[in-house]
Amino acid sequence: MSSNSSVVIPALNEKENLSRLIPALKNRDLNSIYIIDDMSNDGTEKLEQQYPGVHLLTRGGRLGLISAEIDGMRLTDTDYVVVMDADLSHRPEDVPGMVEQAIRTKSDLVIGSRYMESGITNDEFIRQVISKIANMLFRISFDVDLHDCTSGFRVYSREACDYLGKQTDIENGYVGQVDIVSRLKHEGFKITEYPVVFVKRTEGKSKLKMREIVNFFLFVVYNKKMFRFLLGFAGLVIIMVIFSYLIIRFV
Ligand SMILES: Nc1nc2c(ncn2[C@@H]2O[C@H](COP(=O)(O)OP(=O)(O)OP(=O)(O)O)[C@@H](O)[C@H]2O)c(=O)[nH]1
Ligand SMILES: [Mg+2]
Repeated sequence: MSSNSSVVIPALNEKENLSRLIPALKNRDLNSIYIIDDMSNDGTEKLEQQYPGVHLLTRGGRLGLISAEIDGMRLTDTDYVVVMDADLSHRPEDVPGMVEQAIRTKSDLVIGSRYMESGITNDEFIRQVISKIANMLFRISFDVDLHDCTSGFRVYSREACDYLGKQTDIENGYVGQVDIVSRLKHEGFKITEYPVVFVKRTEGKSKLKMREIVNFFLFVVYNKKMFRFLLGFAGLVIIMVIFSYLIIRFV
């Protein structure tokens, strides 16, 4: 199925990875490639001359992953926009299937999913545990029937991009991925998942900070439903403690 799609890649000091990713994205039926660079100091800007047809947006400093993705969407005019990391964790060979699914199922968001059936990840065990707990909490808290809402490998419809482009208060780190899902769900956009193979980063440094993981948990916990759930759980624990005390004391 021929598509009208482009790809947005947020990148911070990923020149080596991008030099492998860009050629691998050729022949994937993409109209254009946009790299959103936050003033990398590894010569990322040279890629624009090296690969004609690649558009590079250099921003004034480290402005964050989600804002880079959304600034990228604002530059595109295609029916579908693929968003993927620069670090080769997201495989170019999964792109055509994700776009095809977006077209066939009229999805506004197709999430490249590590945790649905046939999805695969070779990420470190501890990161898989954190990521799965994060997804579980989000599922409970926001009542979504999706397996991998923290994945950054996605295809958005034009309508979803235009909607997100108008939002000015989307969370900007790791948590932004689920913030986007909850907003699109709330607005009635159709969201589906597509099984992907996630490949652990081998080159370059991680930009994920502990602070971002903490922000994620705060975001989920501050959600009203989860807050009530935790309050109820805390109440139950207090009642059990009081009962246990009374039993030990008087029985
Ligand atoms: N432009 C821009 N890109 C960013 C920023 N933070 C992260 N990125 C890019 O966003 C993508 C995802 O970041 P990663 O550091 O790979 O985060 P991660 O996948 O959770 O962690 P690792 O794979 O372990 O490194 C990569 O392509 C980064 O270069 C940012 O502030 N600005
Ligand atoms: Mg990564």
